[in-house]
Amino acid sequence: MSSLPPGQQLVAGEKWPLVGERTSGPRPEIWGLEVKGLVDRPCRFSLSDLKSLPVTRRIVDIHCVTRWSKLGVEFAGVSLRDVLSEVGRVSSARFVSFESCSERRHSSSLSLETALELETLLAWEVDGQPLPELHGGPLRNIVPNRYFYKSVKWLQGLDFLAHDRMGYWESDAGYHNLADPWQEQRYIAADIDKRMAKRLLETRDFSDLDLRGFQAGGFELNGLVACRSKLRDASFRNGQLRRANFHGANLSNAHFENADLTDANFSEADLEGANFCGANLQGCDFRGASLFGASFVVEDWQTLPQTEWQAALMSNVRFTEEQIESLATNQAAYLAKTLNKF
Ligand SMILES: Nc1nc2c(c(=O)[nH]1)N[C@H]1C(S)=C(S)[C@@H](COP(=O)(O)O)O[C@H]1N2
Ligand SMILES: [Mo]
Repeated sequence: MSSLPPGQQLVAGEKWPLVGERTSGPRPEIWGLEVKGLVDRPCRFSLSDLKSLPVTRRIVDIHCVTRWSKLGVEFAGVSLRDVLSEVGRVSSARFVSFESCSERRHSSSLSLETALELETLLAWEVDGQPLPELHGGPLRNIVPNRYFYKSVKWLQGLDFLAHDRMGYWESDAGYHNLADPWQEQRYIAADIDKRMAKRLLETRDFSDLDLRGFQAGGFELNGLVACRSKLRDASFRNGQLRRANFHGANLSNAHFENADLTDANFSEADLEGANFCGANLQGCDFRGASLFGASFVVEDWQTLPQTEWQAALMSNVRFTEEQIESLATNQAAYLAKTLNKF
């Protein structure tokens, strides 16, 4: 039976959100998978070479670090184990890097033991259909039981390594290198010392800074300027943030529970997985913000008496249809109900 790891929400219906890069960038004329590094016989597989190996089908639950999950997706492809036995494992190989042909040379890595134990798949088919290009076709690796950033779209290389080579999300964006959703291994916090924290709270200027995981809950920060700031996983719980400007900031999984956000600006911000339960959102600007997996009310609000979930303070907030559709069903229902009252 499938179940949900802590802090995850189901996507509505058949939806499969797009996360990260949206296109493969310029693709090589003839697509192939380059297998290199610590193997006996480095080589290049065409898609039909791969398809001539034993086909593995697996039903996988997708868990994105930005808190959405999609359960029971069937992938077909070849197992990493079978590809590795084709090329011959060298005993010094301890890591595998999955490399994409995308523009930013996206990659992600795992210890080889983990990758094999989790039965990593190189998949070309999803739910009986060819894997769409948008979701990484013709080939992506699928790592069950890890956050989905370990599953690289437009896979074109496997590099077997003696030492880990961390990928884009893990080395540049602070994602946790282990990525186990059952242990909530989501992010590594940035290094902010006490003096810096104090100065930031005094100047109220966070613009363009890397402040992942910053604990700024409970402070009076009215008029804060945090344009383009990296505030993933940061906390502003119970804070006063009237007129705060978060334009273009990365606030995925940030905490705003019970904060006063009157007239705050979230335009163009990344708010995936952000939590606004109990916050005052009157006059907030959410134009162009990405709201996948964001929450505005406790998960099970429909089963609670109204006094416990109460209508949010949301006058003059505008959400586009598309933004509301990107939310989990129970969150979308709440906004529909709340916004209609005004
Ligand atoms: N090449 C490439 N692969 C990638 C990414 C990316 O930006 N580029 N993003 C990762 C992240 S963070 C997630 S959650 C999943 C999203 O896959 P999807 O867009 O098919 O849902 O792809 C992963 N693989
Ligand atoms: Mo992700």
